[in-house]
Amino acid sequence: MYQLIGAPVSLYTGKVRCYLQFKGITFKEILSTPQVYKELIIPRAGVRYIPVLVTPDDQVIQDSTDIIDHLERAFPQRSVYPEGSRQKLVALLLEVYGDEWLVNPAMLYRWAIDENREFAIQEFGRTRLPGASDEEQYAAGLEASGPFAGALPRLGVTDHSRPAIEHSYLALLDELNVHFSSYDYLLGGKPCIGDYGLIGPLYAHLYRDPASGRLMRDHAPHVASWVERMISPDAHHNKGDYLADDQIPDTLLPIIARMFDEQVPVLLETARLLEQWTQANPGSNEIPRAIGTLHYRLGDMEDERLAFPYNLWMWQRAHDFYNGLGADDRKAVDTVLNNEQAQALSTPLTARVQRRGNRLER
Ligand SMILES: N[C@@H](CCC(=O)N[C@@H](CS)C(=O)NCC(=O)O)C(=O)O
Repeated sequence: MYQLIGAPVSLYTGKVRCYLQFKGITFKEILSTPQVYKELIIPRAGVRYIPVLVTPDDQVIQDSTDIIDHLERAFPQRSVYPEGSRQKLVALLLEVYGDEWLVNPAMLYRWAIDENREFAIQEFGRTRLPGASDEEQYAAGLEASGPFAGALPRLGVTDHSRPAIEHSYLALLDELNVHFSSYDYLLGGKPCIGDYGLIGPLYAHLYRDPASGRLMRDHAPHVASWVERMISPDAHHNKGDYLADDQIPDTLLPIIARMFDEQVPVLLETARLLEQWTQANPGSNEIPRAIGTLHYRLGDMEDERLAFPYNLWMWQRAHDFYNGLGADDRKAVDTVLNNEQAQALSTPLTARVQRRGNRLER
């Protein structure tokens, strides 16, 4: 049987759990306790990330996207990758947006709001010391959650950026609420890889953390209902499909515009920094987790954050798909992009990244 190693508080574990449930794949979830890190995750995956999937033939896979792609090959029916070019591009873009950008509001709301922070600390403690007393778990949770809470400035989540991140998140909730008042999933009646990108932050943090969950239910009840559909173990009974004729709902256009406005400049700047890094480090094959600092903008607010080259591995998926399209498909896809968006996607990636042994290499 497949084993999913992760935790209820974990963003990317939620993404894979929802996917496994949708596909109707039987799996057992194993809590990522310190013992599991020591005996399985670190020796077999070589890194300290969750989720990790152990397959019935004992392969060990880390990275939510690699896990989903592995399972898509093993279970090709009801694929989460649409066949239509427009829908596939939008699905890939929204996966990057959820996975790599909505982490910012997810982390802000979890660690800057007292009620959420207290809940998350206790939850980290439950993962670290299952079965211990509440007090022992709280103390263990405080220690275990320290590096996560401490990561905010590296993501550019600071007192200075907080109002802009909150403003952007509430506006996104409004946009998603309009969309999910008409559609069950992003592209119609079946979840796509973009739904799985969004569900990570929008479930584990922004729905499950108590103050954030209330905010979502009050402010954007249709988004909360979409989260509930996504996490429902019965979701695979849903027989719906993507919209016909490779249609993109108009209600997604503001969300795509928001991604291009907020996140894509960061991705393009990260690509520029990676090129500089590669030239400055000709002898290094492995790329560090962060390669410098960049300025980013959200509305009128400017702040700094680290540049994470892993983001480019995700961006390459959408970028390569777009740039590999034949002329007719490209024309069809360009009908849902404006010139600036098409130009951003066409910007060549002069330095590329690949994942090998769960590490990023040039
Ligand atoms: N891109 C990876 C990200 C995995 C990840 O960052 N997982 C978090 C928990 S949700 C983690 O293990 N973080 C540990 C760390 O950042 O050191 C994926 O999709 O699996």
